[in-house]
Amino acid sequence: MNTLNLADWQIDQRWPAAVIAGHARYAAQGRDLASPIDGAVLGTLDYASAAELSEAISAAQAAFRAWRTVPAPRRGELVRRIGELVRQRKPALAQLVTLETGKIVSEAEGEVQEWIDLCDYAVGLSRQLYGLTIASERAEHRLSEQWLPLGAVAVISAFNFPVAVWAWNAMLALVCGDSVLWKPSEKTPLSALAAVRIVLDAMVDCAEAPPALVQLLNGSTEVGQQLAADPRLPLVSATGSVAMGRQLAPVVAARLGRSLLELGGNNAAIVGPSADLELAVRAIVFAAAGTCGQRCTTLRRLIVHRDVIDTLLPRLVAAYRSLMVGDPRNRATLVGPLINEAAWSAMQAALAEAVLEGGTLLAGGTRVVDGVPAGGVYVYPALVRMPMQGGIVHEETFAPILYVLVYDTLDEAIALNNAVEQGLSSALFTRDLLDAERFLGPAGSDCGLANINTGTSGAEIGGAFGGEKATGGGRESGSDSWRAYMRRATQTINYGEALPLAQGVRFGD
Ligand code: UN1
Repeated sequence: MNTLNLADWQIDQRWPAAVIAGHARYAAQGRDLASPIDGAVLGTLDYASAAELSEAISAAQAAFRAWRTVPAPRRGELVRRIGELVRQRKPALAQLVTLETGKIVSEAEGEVQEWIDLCDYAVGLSRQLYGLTIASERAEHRLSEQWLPLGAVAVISAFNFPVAVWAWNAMLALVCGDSVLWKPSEKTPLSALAAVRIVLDAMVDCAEAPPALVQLLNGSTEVGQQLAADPRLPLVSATGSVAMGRQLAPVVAARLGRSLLELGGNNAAIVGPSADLELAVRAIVFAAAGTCGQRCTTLRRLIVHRDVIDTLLPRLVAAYRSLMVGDPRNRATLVGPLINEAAWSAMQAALAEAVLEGGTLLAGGTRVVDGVPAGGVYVYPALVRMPMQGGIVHEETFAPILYVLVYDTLDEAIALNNAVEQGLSSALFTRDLLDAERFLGPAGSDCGLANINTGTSGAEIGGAFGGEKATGGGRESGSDSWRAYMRRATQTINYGEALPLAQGVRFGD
């Protein structure tokens, strides 16, 4: 049984299908939701109906019309208040995240911290939503661009970051003047309900915020597909698998809407001959085994220089063998459970395929039975040496499997890094400046995230987050990602008495 006091969140055991204009809606039928920690049923989740979804979109449009005219710095005040409340409730929210995702407490706290950091960032941004002024070719003309609120924005988030990835989108959308419709993963509705609770509580202190500014719709892929198809939503931001993106993007494109996609990764790290191996081992283990291999930034491929592979691998095997796998609520645990049995089946199938393709299991890959809560799916993270990069190594299996490959030249290693369809995150461990710059340069890593001497996961919020190729091309979180949530209007003002035409065109004079 969980010891969590859901009353803290004003959430009972029956969870609403939707939160529309600040009010919870319940459906006739619910589905039980179990914690990945021990299989204990946490509560019953309802799914939103198509009619509720449509109603929520209309309400979101009305909320947008009111919110867009509130000055951005005042919109930022709501986000500041949200940030204050998240700070106060960080341990309690992290506890919910652990309960639903099975991630260890420190990582759950880190995830909530991402939301707090994003709030701080968005508050500053609310005074920085700037456009350019461009020199006009015409006398007494001013040419400039203004960034304006976009509309009601749909956010579809995944189970592995039930709070942070939504917050990357929602906190920016709010300061940009948009309303937000959120479809969380059906595996993590509780963190989503708690997050919306915090937003609604913050709105009490913000008279200008309309009640339908942030709404929640629970459901499975049908809800996502409906959001994708609805022309009232100018932007659909979705995080999930490449397969999900392939289904969703054409639906949004067919109505000429915009999608912002953060899809799968098949991230690699290269270990060069000059690498600090001690540091590399620590970084590799966190990136590959942390979050039980269930981050989109998880390290899945390790490409090691032939001169150091025989030194690195025994250290890595030893580090894998010492990993504490177990109940994520125990502070000593480093690896919690997989999300469900299906993830374990996928892991087993991938490992069997790897062995068929000539792979050798160096560590892990089996189920933990002793000393872990019954009813959860606990595994030892797997380390597999592969003869070459082919078949299964090209696939993102959402489980802790690290494939090890060997290389001789940096060009070869970079080619291996880039040979997969995804392009999210990448890393090179080296003390060679030339190699580092080559990896980061135009003929280097083709990923959206490229790191030197740190792992593929655990990005800070200040940078733009996302990847190329099948990862979907979207950028969220920091840098200028905010632009995706606004529309750009190029504006020309003639403050003279004449009407000169651009490009010197003469028309009747
Ligand atoms: C994800 O797994 O979808 O860089 C996001 C990281 C985290 C975010 C991961 N800050 O690993």
